[in-house]
Amino acid sequence: MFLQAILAGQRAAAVQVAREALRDGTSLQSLYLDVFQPALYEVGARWEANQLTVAQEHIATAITQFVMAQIYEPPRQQSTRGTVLMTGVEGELHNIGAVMVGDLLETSGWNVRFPGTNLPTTAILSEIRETAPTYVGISATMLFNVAAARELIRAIRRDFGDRPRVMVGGAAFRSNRVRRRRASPLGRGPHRPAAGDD
Ligand code: B12
Repeated sequence: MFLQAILAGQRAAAVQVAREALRDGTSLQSLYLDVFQPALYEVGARWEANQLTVAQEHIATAITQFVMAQIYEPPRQQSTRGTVLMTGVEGELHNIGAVMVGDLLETSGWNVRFPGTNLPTTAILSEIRETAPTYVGISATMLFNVAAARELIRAIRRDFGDRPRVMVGGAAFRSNRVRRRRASPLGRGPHRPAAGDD
């Protein structure tokens, strides 16, 4: 239903599907992960198979972002658990996954700051200096951004030691090449991407 709506370019119908699901008791997390995410993956697969034009893909994506903004209600109470800076490296244009993670963390009591995924390292470092987050979340979809993510983690460690903690996520880290590297005898921690995976 949601997929049909975004593929047909029907914004109102997509909002309605999402609102009705929430009204029927579907959680925000389930809506994000079980409805929107698979729909976007399907859009990507069809686009890759030339079954969708670039414009159709862009419209489906824009509608999903619109729906997310329509239904998401930031919690009113003050966060108690700490601050998470969600971001990515310069050149990473995929940001919906990072928004989802940020929204879900925010509804779990974290104060989330999200300047976008496409951010220069210097801007990220100065944001960390200003706001002293507990975690920095780095989102990467494109494999060619993994090496830059690794450099970013190095820069964070160089300037701030082992706080903030760093978490990484996104499709780039699910790729077989990155997983193989992570399992290598170099013994990299689960939140540390390996170099040269681009
Ligand atoms: C929308 C989209 C775009 C939009 C992005 C708009 C936006 N504002 O985000 C635009 C048009 C900009 C775009 C551009 C490109 N795209 Co694109 N895009 C997509 C598409 C269709 C959906 C992405 C998405 O939102 N997915 C849904 C989210 C919810 O999933 P997610 O990102 O995986 O996030 C989840 C987890 O990974 C995780 N997560 C994510 N981040 C983080 C961070 C942390 C800290 C944690 C803990 C977890 C976490 O949590 C999220 C929720 O579960 C995908 C298809 C796909 N399979 O994803 C292609 C896709 C990713 N794109 C692809 C490509 C090739 C490109 C381009 C190179 C196309 C081009 N020729 O220009 C460019 C590259 C741009 C760049 N430099 O980054 C390919 C990548 C193939 C590959 N592996 O290399 C895909 C897979 C399409 C395909 N099937 O071929 N794209």
